[in-house]
Amino acid sequence: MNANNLDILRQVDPQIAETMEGEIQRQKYGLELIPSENFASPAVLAALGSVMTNKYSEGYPHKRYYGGNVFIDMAEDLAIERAKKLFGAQHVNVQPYSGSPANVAVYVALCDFGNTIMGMNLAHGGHLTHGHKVSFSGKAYHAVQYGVHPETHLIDYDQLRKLARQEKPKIIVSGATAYPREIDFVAFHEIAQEVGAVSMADIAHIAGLIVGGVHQSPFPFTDVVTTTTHKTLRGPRGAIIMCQEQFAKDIDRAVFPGLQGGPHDHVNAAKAVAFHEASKPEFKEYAQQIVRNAKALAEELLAHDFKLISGGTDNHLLLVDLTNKELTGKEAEEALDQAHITCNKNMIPFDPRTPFNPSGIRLGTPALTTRGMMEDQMREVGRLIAEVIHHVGDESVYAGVKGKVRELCEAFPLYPDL
Ligand code: DSN
Repeated sequence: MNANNLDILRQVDPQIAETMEGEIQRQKYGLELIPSENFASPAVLAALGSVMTNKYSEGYPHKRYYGGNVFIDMAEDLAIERAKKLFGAQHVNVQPYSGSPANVAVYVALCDFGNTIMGMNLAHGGHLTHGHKVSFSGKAYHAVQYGVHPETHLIDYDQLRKLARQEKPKIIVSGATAYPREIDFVAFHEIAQEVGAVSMADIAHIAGLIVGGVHQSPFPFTDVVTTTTHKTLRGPRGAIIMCQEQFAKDIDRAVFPGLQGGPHDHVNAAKAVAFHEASKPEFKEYAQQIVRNAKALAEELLAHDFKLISGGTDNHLLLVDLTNKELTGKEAEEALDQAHITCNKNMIPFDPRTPFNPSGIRLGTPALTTRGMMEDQMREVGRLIAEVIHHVGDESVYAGVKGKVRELCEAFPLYPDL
């Protein structure tokens, strides 16, 4: 999207243009701390808003059910080859619409309904599609869940091994959405091998960190790896599945024709652009800075008497335990929102509260790092968060912080053409 696109929209559909203008202002002049969000590059946005959206191309490159796919094939081939190289994967399917369908495709490919799968408890930092009872993954399969240790809040690999031996799952899923520490993919793979399970890593949150060499990689040993493309990887919304060659046919069949219809070719072109961008040396520096920034934010919050789950962070996110403060996660999210600081309320491990009004908030640095912010700015962000949380309900404090947020955002401009 660019200023021209916006002009066209204003003429054709002023109502939608207005929502978009509002969203542009919100993104430009607010501090985005949701760890799963990021700002895609103008090149990624250009591919997304392109004529590639017009095409139908059921099937895979050079084996389609529709004519006219010569350029779509070229784009999808590029996306596949770039992803293979970026991650060191044997086989890549770039068609999954998003992370949840990608995970479902793996289960459909490799399990029968009713088989046992094992994943991390959502309340301990996992994901709905890792076997939660309200999700397809927990309804269609017999899902068993591992979690973190009650004291250290680190994944309890002993419990995991014991549970795996006892339950003999078909698939063991590693990966998380609210786990601030490094995941030991070697341990996961070894446990899976011990019990004859397929090892599956959902690296959606940390894919960019893996590319940047600041998180252990699940390659080349993990059997199947899924990731979204829009989080630390900074591409378009979407996902890919990577796997060892032996699983390729089943995975491809599960995605199409098993679960999906025509691939979103504009998104797949944008994925190719993102993989190209992520292959550059600047991206490695970006990924390293995300982690340095998260550590700086953690230090500042600890200095302001905040409790962090596991005591800190190794990656891009922090899980703040608000039980020593006078407000819940929901209230904190709402208060920070008023000061134009965006985060999300989140369950903490062994949370006595409910998902809609939990005891924590989740913060992350990928988006602010994209703006060019460094450790000094993270410390300032930490101070601003503390100011709001420690003066909850005080409108004048919110207004003061909002002004400082604006100054910070103006010093690190986003999408200057918009
Ligand atoms: N919604 C994503 C997140 O925020 O972590 C996970 O799918």
